[in-house]
Amino acid sequence: MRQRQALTACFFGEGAMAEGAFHEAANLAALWQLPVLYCCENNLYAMGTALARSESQTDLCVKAASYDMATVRVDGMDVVAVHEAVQGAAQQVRATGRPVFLELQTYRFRAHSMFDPDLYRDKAEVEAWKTRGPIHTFTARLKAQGSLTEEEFLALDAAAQAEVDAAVAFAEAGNWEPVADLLRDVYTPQGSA
Ligand SMILES: Cc1ncc(C[n+]2csc(CCOP(=O)(O)OP(=O)(O)O)c2C)c(N)n1
Repeated sequence: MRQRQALTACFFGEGAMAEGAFHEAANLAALWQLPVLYCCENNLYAMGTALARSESQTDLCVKAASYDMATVRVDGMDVVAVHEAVQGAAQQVRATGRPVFLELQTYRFRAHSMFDPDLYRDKAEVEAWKTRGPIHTFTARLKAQGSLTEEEFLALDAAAQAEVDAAVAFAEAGNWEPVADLLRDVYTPQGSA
């Protein structure tokens, strides 16, 4: 509406794509020619439910294309391929002012949450996907082309671990929000409902 060159990127899983809200939004984004980049992380399982068990059409690009939207499918385990696909798709959204749907084919190595016993998939399937882990494969690629030494990798790895450790420590040392703040960002003034 502001006629800016900005675009909106939405991230969601293939399970979320099965919800009606996605389909209503996709229809209007295409109809009204909105600059939206839909980034669907297809990791094959909606929590513990396999795509093929819950969807009649398992080709997510076919579904998105039915709203007259351009679609791009990319190997979500390949860092370089993802970078190029996102750049290209974002350029297309900006150039056409129309939505683009990006399917990033990926996988979740761990259980969905601490309450998930992870009994709905083969251990062998998980192990096979792990060999395609993006940190592992991208590191190997950089080393093979001489852009990264083992020492540099270890330093980067330690820095990333330190950043996560600091974030966890910060969160654990934080205070709970006061109950009085619960309605702070609610539009309706207190007592008027
Ligand atoms: C509107 C809504 N419907 C249902 C749920 C319950 N729910 C939580 S996670 C989930 C599955 C999400 O699947 P996906 O988008 O593939 O994400 P992933 O399992 O890969 O994290 C569902 C149905 C919810 N949180 N919100």
